[in-house]
Parts: sequence; C-alpha cells; structure tokens
Amino acid sequence: MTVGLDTVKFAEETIKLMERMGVARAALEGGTLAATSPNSGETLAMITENSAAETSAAIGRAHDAFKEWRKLPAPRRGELVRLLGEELRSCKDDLGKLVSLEAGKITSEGLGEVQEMIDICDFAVGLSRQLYGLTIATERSGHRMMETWHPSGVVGVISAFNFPVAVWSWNAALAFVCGDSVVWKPSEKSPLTAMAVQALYERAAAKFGDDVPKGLLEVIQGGSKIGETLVDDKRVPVISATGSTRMGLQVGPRVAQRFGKSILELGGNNAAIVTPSADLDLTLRGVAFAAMGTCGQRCTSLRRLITHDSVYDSLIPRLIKAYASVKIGIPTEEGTLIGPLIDKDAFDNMQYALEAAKAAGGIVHGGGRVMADEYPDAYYVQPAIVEMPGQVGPVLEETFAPILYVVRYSDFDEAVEIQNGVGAGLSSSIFTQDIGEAESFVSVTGSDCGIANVNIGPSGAEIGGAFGGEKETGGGREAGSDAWKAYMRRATNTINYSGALPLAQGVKFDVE
Ligand code: UN1
Repeated sequence: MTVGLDTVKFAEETIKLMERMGVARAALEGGTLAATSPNSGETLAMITENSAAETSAAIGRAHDAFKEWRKLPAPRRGELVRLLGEELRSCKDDLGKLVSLEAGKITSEGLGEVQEMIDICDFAVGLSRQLYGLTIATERSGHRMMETWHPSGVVGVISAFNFPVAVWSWNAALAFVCGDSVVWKPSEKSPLTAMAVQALYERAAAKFGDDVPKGLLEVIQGGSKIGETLVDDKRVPVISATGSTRMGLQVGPRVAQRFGKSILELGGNNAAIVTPSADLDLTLRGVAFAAMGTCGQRCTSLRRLITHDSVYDSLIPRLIKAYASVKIGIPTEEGTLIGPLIDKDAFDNMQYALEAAKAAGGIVHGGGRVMADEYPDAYYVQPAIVEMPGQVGPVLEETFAPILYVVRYSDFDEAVEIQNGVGAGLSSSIFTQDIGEAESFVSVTGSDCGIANVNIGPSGAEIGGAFGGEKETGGGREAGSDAWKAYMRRATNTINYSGALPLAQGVKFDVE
C-alpha cells in the first residue's frame, strides 16, 4: 500500500466528509472490510461486515417495518422521500466528493450521481400521488371491475460500485412511496457511500416524525454470502440486482425458485452506429463521453462503434487523437476527464481483452497503464480504441473498461444486425441526419435494446425514462415511466352491487 502525502490526505478527507454527513468515526475503524480508494489504492476505512445471521435479522426488521409503513397514505410516504431529497441537496457536494473518493469518478460525475438521486426523489414525490390503477368495463351489469396496486413488501437492493448510490436511490425512492421497505447490500467495493446515504436517510426519517418505522431502510455490508442470504429469503418478494450478467445468472434463478420477482440490470455491450450523414463534430463529442467517461465503467458505456466506410477515415483518426490527449488523473483534480479503474482485476481484464483483440486481428491504440510510478496501487489507463476486422472475439463481450472497438459497415441493415448481434441488450444509439435511418433504428426492426438513442451516445440517461435492457441485460426496468409497478403487487377487484349473481361468460350454476 502506498503511503504518501496525497494518499493520507484521501483518508482524512473521507473521514471528515463522512462525519459531516452523520457517520460516526468509530464506525470507520476496527472492522474487517477495507474500503479502498481506487484513486490511490489507499485504505480509507475499515468497516464492520455483517454476518448471514445479522442479514436475516435485518430482513426481519425490514419486514416488520413494511407492515406499518404500508398503512400510511402514499402521499405521506412521499413526504419522507421529499425530506431525503432535501438532505441530498444540502449534502450534494460532500456526497459527490465521497463518490469521487470511493468510486474514482471525476468531480462533475460524482456530483451528477447525487443529482440523479435528487431527481429520482423529486420524481417519486410526484409519483406518490399517481399510483393509479384502471377501472375496466365489465361484461356484467351492476358490477364494477378495477385494479388496485398494493405494496409488495421488503425490496432487496443489490448495487454495484460504478453507481454506488444513484442506483440504490432509483429503487429505494420508488419502493418507499410504493409502501415497501428496503434492505440494501451495496457493493463491497463501495461501502462508504452507502453508509453516508444511510446516515442522510436517518436524518430525513428523524425529521419525518414518529410514523416512520425503524427498519424501513436496512444496510448490510459484505460480500456474496450475505447477498445470497438476501436473495434466498422468502420475506423479500422483490430483488433488484445490478451487476454482471454472470451475477444475474445466479440471482435470477434463485429468486425465481422461491417465486420472488427480480429486477435485473446486468451487463451492456452498447453500440453506436455512425452513418454517412452523421454530424461528425457532434459524433466525436458524443462518442468521447460515452466511451471514455467514467473510465468506461458504466453499464451504458459505449463499447462498439459501427462506422460507415465513407466516414471511417474522417472520424476514426480524430477519435484516436482525442483519446491520446484526454486528461487522465486524480478524479478530483481540475480538468481531469478520466479517473482510475476500480481495481487490479479491472485492469487485468482490460489487458486480457486487448490481447484477445490483437489475436483476433485488431489494431490497438492506447490501453496501457499510466501513473504507475506515482500510484503503484492504483490503476490508471490510457483509454483504448481498437480497430477490428469484424465483430469477433472480445467485441462480443462486455469488458468493464475504456475500450472502444471500431468496426466498419457498408449497408444500413448490416449495421443494425451488428448492433443487435451480441448477448446484451441495454443501450444503443445512432448518429445520423437521415430521418429514415433514425426512425428505422428506433422502430420494430431496429435496435433490440431497452434504450435506443438518436444523435446522443448510449450513456447518461435521465431518470424520467424506464432504465434497463433486454436479453442478457436481464429485462428489468428501474427509475422513471411506470417502473414503479415492479415494486407493487396488482389486485383485480370485481364488485357486485346488482343484488343478482350473473356469472361471467354466461355460465349458469343454479342451486336450490
Ligand atoms: C449504470 O451504469 O449502472 O445512463 C447506470 C447512465 C446513467 C446510469 C448508468 N444514468 O449512464
């Protein structure tokens, strides 16, 4: 571990930020789970890990809390989320900084993550007055048919390091207004931001008053063992899990086996098609942010650039130049655009993928390690562009690193086929000025992803839309639109006020 002036500064700063947000210093010392900063490799804190038994007890408390919470009118529940939004507003700088320190995001992206939390709180407050069911025409006179939405129960949230707090908030803000309680297992790579958010939640709950039950939010810290405990517990009817497709393959069947519901937000292998009519200046900027932003560690990061032959030579050399000149560094330093990879595993995976790409005939630009002398325990890399002879080898897989594979196409249908020709189905985009191509791309015969954009990259979605994807991305939807329905159970009610008993479908069943 490096112990230089800078690294000591990170730990001190982290503890100060956490204390300001209401986390006691004692909770950051003496535990067995190390919170590490990817910026330096330094240990920021040693926190307490939870056992399976503690996890089970936390689920029990959340279950009890749900039974009380569900009785509150939804707009009253919305008030708690409004107060949480206020806490987030007042601590936006501190929490954003903590995201930068723990997850390695640059300042504007750390702040952006907190803004995403504030936005979903606002959305959920409005939603708390809009949990509508339908009234449906019945075939019987003197009857009314309607649907009612009821809270589901405990929602288990398993989140990833790359959006350590925003993804929790998409789930929790909705779950709370829907009348559910939440047990949250953050990534063991980002436990501190979760602790800070828990403390901010406690502040909001204290302001809310006595009718917020204890246990409405439980945070459990640790690795896959406690994740499994959460996933297997029948008292948790909904599991929302964000992570790799490999993780989803474990979680999905286990939850299904006990007839729980899962909301899976898994891997993405997101592409952009650059057509002959694309505005190349706009495309360049769109591609640069989507592919290099967050050091390529968003589920929505751009990984494949499907480029028309006619624009290849005007765009790709410019892009290679932009890649070579982008500022890589400590994410909180002014002007930095690319922070570190999360850890050594991420770096190794990136290098394997680049080797595999070379073996498959790819030409690699960039991709090497930088700043290793200064920060031997941190993994800063030059983002990589790889010119590929086709969609083969590592191009078919998601590697959570800043690698952009470029492939050529000559025919529009072929481009859409390449776009859809991978296992994942999260996000996609097209750069074009041709309205026919744009419409085709978002049409039934176009992109098969949960997100399909025109003239913006695949990443950086707003919370107002439903977020998630198809195929190996898992099919879940979170955040906006009607994603709330996954957090509630639906009842269909038929009410007979006729005094007679006409049966549906004209069935006769008369008894004396
Ligand atoms: C993720 O990477 O898990 O669309 C979520 C985006 C963000 C969310 C990404 N709003 O890039």
